[in-house]
This record gives sequence, C-alpha cells and structure tokens, in this order.
Amino acid sequence: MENSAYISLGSNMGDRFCYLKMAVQSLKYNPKIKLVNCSSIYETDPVGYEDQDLFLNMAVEVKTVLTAQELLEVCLAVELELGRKREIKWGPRTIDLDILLYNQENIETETLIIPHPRMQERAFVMVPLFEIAENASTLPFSLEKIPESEGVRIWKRKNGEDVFELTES
Ligand code: X6L
Ligand code: MG
Ligand code: MG
Repeated sequence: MENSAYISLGSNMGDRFCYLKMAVQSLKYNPKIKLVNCSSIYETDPVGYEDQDLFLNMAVEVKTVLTAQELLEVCLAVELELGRKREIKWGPRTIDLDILLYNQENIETETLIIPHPRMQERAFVMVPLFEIAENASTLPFSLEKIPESEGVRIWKRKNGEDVFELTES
C-alpha cells in the first residue's frame, strides 16, 4: 500500500451517521485500501447552498495501491451504491466522498483536481483533516491556519479505537 490519501466524507440526508459508517466500511473492506485513521464526526452548517439540512462531516486517511484516478472511481462507486443522486448543484446528498490529498501530488485531469480546490477555506473539511493529520509531515501546506471553525461542532468524538467504533455492528 504505497500511496497515502486523505478523503473527506459528508452526508446531509436520511440517516447521516449510517451513511458515513457504510462509506467507511466500504473503504475498509476494499482489499486495495487500508484504512489507517479516522476523525471524529462533526455537525456542520451547509456551505455554498445554504437552504438544506445540516451535514455530518469527517475525514479518513487511507493507504492504497490504487492510483488517484482509481481511488476516485472507488469513491464514486460508493456514492452510487449509497444512493447519491446529483440533482441540485451543491445540494443535499446521502454521501459525498472527496479525495483531498494523494501523496504530495498535484493532479489536474478532466475529472479530478488534487489537492481538492479551496479545501483550505472550508472549515468542514479542514477541522476533521487537521484532527488526523496535524502531525503528518507529508502535507503540501501548513495546517496551522485553520479557517474560522464557526459552523463546525463536534458531534461524535472518536475514541481510542475510533475505526472500530465506526465500523462495528
Ligand atoms: C462562495 C461560493 C463561498 C461558493 C463558498 C463552498 C460552494 C463549498 C460549494 C462556496 C462553496 C462548496 C458540504 C457543504 C457542500 C459539506 C457542509 C462545497 C460543495 N458540501 N457544507 N456544502 N459540508 N457543511 O460536505 O463544498 S457543496
Ligand atoms: Mg464535497
Ligand atoms: Mg464530491
């Protein structure tokens, strides 16, 4: 598992916690992905399109043999599996998985931009990421400057066995 990636997850429809859990499990049980770290879950005010329900957001760190493009395909497949419909731009979704970082690479194809555009301005992305990556020396930027954490509240704190709390029964 030679590559390291950070993925942001978000849900604001139906059983939001269940969707996050199922998405994390899908990653965890993919033989080409090793789940290495998992943030707490935060409840966050919607950004971009504000007339929708509150989100639950979190971030995970994975190691993988997949390329960034292949990892994107896995993320999109998980979204499809969990009933994601793309109707309103920036609108409600059962689950959203965004690749934030892939190694220290800058990638720009027609379907994928890494690092994720404007991620540094979004507290709902940066607060969970900072929680699991604050000691990582592999980040392409300093994480000292976290944006205003307004609109981001802890919802389920990870315990010492965070991954298991998220993926068990
Ligand atoms: C001006 C214009 C300022 C657009 C911000 C920000 C647009 C974020 C889209 C923006 C702008 C986005 C989530 C969300 C979305 C989420 C929370 C997006 C895409 N996804 N809000 N809004 N959590 N809290 O996962 O990130 S839509
Ligand atoms: Mg997103
Ligand atoms: Mg997305």
